[in-house]
Amino acid sequence: MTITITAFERSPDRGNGLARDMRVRWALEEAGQPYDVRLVSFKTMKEPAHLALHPFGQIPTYEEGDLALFESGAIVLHIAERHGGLLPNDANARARAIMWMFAALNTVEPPVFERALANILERDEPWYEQRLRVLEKDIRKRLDGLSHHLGDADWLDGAFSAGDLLMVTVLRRLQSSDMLEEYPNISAYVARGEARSAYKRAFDAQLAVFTAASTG
Ligand code: GTB
Repeated sequence: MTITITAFERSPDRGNGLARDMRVRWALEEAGQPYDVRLVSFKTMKEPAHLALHPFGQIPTYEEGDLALFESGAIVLHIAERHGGLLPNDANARARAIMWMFAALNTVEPPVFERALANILERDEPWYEQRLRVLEKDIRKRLDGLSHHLGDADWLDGAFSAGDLLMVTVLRRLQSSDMLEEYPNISAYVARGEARSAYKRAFDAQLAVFTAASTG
């Protein structure tokens, strides 16, 4: 059955793979599943056809036969449950991998996302510097915990899993700051994720969309 996902027609991240279709593309590449991409504009995302797939008018979405999903975490979990390579077979290890998926999206991503948003929307506000300091303190609390847990391990819990995939995509959002450099083991962890061949294929695919939109 053909899998179709949606992604930005012209991503504001300029091909840096920071939009949330990247994690879905990466999961599909890890699972060895071919997929089609329907590119959508900001306008198209708010029109009835897309809203029928995604009530909040966003990307990414996922369609496979009569199944339609939104929410990148739910999509990655679906891919991981249906195909090998992203979740361990052992029940306890599997539960822990899913726990790390939630940790990435519920505990680490919120302050990271808030900081990115403040950089875009609040840079000219008088409170910007103060807000940034508060957000960066929150992020460091998460990075401290993550760094302590990771130690010198390659991945969060044994073999690479969907938990690592989501965590790496979240942490990449900090690469434009100096914060990751304060945590050499986390920087090395992100680099390990980015070195995976499935990651590279996903990254190149989304970059090709941006390049084509810029030159076409
Ligand atoms: N919780 C949802 C999920 O995980 O799927 C959130 C989906 C979401 O935020 N989608 C964004 C979107 O469609 C794109 S990824 N926004 C359009 C809208 O809401 O109208 C967020 C994003 C956007 C841009 C960058 N960037 O430029 O770096 C990074 C991430």
